[in-house]
Amino acid sequence: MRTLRLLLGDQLTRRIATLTDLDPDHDIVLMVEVRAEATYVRHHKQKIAFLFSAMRHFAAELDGEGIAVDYVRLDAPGNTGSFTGELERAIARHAPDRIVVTEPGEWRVWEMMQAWRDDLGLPVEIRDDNRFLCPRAEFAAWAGDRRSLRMETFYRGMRRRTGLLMDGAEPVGGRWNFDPENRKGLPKGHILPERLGFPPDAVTREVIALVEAEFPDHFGTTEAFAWPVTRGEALTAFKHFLAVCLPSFGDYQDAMRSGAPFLYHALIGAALNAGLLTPGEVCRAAERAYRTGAAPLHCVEGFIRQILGWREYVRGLYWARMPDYATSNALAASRDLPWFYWSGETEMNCLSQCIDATRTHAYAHHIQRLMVTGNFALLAGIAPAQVEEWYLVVYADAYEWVELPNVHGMVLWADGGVMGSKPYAASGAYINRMSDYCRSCAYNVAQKSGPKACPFNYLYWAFLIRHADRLGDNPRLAMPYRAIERMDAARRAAIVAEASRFLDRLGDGAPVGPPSTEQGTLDLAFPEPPTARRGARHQGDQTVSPT
Ligand code: FAD
Ligand code: DLZ
Ligand code: SF4
Repeated sequence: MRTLRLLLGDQLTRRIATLTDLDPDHDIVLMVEVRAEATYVRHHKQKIAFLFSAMRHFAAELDGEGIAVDYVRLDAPGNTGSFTGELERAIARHAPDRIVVTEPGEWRVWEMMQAWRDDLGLPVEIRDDNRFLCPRAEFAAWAGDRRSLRMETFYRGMRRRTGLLMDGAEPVGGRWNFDPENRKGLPKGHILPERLGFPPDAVTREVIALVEAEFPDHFGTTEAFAWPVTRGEALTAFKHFLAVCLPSFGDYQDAMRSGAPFLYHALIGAALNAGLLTPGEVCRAAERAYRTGAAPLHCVEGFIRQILGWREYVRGLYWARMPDYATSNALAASRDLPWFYWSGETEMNCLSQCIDATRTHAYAHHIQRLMVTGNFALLAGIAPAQVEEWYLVVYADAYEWVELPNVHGMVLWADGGVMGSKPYAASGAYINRMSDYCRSCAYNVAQKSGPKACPFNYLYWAFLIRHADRLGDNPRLAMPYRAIERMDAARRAAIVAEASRFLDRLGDGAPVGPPSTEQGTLDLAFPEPPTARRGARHQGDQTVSPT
């Protein structure tokens, strides 16, 4: 029997279900570079280059093992530009008896695969993605038809199931979650470690040239490309992270600093999501670092929680709740995405720092995504679909299974609380506490109103006022709503008016900065948002407002 095994660009591991029973004497592995996948959203140039280079390297490795690989390049004559078209052409070339493929990471491709069963005229076997630690069916059974699904409960179950950081039935160190130890700001003068980058080799240089020629108007630049594009490189980078960064990862997980996009983060999202690394192996390696005394528990637990907890949880949630999940809009957000998300042209320094890094590296770390670009989109009431598209475009690690729950649920609260019990809304005080951005900003984080006031300040209160009907009785927002109750009606109206004036200026596509003429300088002493805990981070049902 001859099997045609279609390997998608984010399934680059020898252990993927598609390849487990491969018969090298008869089978063919099909890999295709197709325009439709590069353009269904206009991915960052580095994401396309990373994936094409990783695909070409992986194909060469399979070939080196004596496996027959049919690799279709983007510029190959006759390339139809789609998975379906290339499957049809490959069927004509190889006359296989059946097709084997592993389930994809996006609903839209899942639907395509269902159609192949009807349309291709031969058996199509779609296998479970065996890279994840929680199979889709198990998550669905856990989720049932519950309306809200909390990460922390799921995470504890995964710790028990995998035995990671467990002493028998108890969590190592007597606690499940060391989140309170994961929120330090970076001390002034703190010297960050050098990160390991991988300058483009000949294969990457060739695909970068292809991407620049074929997708010139896509977001982002390729000059700083430094992603690992093989499993060997990804392992080298990860070992460097374990030795140099993991021991401080937990402390500074939520910190931000101008000109320092990476801090102590692992930079493994792109490699993990494409299959160059597996979640099980990175969690076990981190656990070993703790058990051998190479890294402290709060750092190792903080790291494992992101992968065993958040990553598995968002993937489970995506498949359990799609396709309806993407359509909700609990806060009726409808404003257009401001142009500066693409151009970086804004005088809000926090946003311009995060967007510039994103354009240069196809990367921003979690707190930048959540509490800067995400927080602004939430407070400004940007339409979820537009924010989701932006996040899917701009990061090298972006795939809908992981991007959508993070944006739709965690950032925008568009799911009305399926994922988080309250929105992560925060004023400028949070950004000031966790970064040095405010020191070089055209706005003043200490000012609550007036042309120089930090827009996050009045947008935060205007957001809460706007959504009082929906959020006012949320016990976790009791503090800020009490502060709003104490304001008189004129003050509330002034906040709303100031926020509206600012948001209306976003619509004209102009770079956003403090207006040059004095306007609306009501010196209203808005209250400081209540500071609950320093630099709170998302933590499932334990969240505290990072105001
Ligand atoms: P580290 O901070 O070093 O964390 C290690 C790993 O933990 C990450 O590589 C990732 O695999 C996992 N992880 C951490 N947080 C999350 C999370 N919330 N959800 C899932 N996995 C997590 N991650 C993606 O992989 N793709 C996305 O498209 C994506 N979009 C996001 C959008 C928003 C609005 C937010 C708030 C987060 C998003 N994340 C996404 C999660 C997280 O920001 C990235 O995984 C992380 O920044 C990648 O960099 P790193 O490898 O240095 O991560
Ligand atoms: C993201 C992406 C891009 C840009 N190009 C390709 C491609 O040419 N061929 C391919 O097999 N996969 C590509 N991918 C990854 C797919 O979009 C991904 O497999 C689906 O989104 C399902 O997760
Ligand atoms: Fe951002 Fe406000 Fe700080 Fe400027 S003052 S960097 S806009 S939080």
